[in-house]
Amino acid sequence: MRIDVVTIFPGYTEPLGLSLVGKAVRDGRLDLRVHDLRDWTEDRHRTVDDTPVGGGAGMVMRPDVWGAALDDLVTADSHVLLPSPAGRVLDQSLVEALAAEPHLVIACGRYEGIDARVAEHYAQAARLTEVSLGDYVVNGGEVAALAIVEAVARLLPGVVGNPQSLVEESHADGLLEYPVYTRPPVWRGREVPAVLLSGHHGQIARWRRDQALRRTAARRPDLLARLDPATLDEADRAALADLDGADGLVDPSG
Ligand code: JF5
Repeated sequence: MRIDVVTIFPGYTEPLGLSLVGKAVRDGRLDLRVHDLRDWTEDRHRTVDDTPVGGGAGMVMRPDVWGAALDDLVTADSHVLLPSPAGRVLDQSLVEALAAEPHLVIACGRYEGIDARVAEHYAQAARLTEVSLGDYVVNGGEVAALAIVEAVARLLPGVVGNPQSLVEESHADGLLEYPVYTRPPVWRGREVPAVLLSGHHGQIARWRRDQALRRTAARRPDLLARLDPATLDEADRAALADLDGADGLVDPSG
């Protein structure tokens, strides 16, 4: 898969050279190209922004500079991603869809954002999705680009060494992960749950599933509400019914 990132801060993407994503690039599984938006400016000062029409605070990124950059990078295969607090909130189902694309172009805005005509134009001339990392504001799209590239790259074949890790992880089945433990069996007086030391693989699997259900109900009831009922078996339904009044159910909103 190919991913182009366009930013005025190419150095922001340096962590992508580390760890599993860096290895995916070196192994040729991910063709990652980072571009400096200023390479598409024409003036001596390499200007990418201008004052907002109609007035107001801050600066807006110029459509002509973004248009020149995206015209050079976007092809018939491309899916343009525009990080924005007004976008679709990134979740694992969107990440999975993006990992199936041959080419992503991530356009990192700064200042008060990119002139709105750029998103309009590429939504029409190509495929474009505005993507949010969540309901908070950062100073530019680069943090979102890092999150998107890492979340997508780890789904590419061969990037995560043990494919079972992808199956068992948080959100893979719409539930939060069960708690995990390693040695020692007692740490500061806290014991590893006895069932995990029992050697009964069936009981361990059931306990983990119950923990995942409990944790999701306690911490992310919104996820539980969106669960496909077909993914729940009889034992799951019994576990959930048992949760009414169970301890550990804390409303995260206080
Ligand atoms: C951004 C112009 C993008 O702040 C964000 C963001 C929040 N959730 N997801 C993304 O994007 C940064 C700032 C200014 C475009």
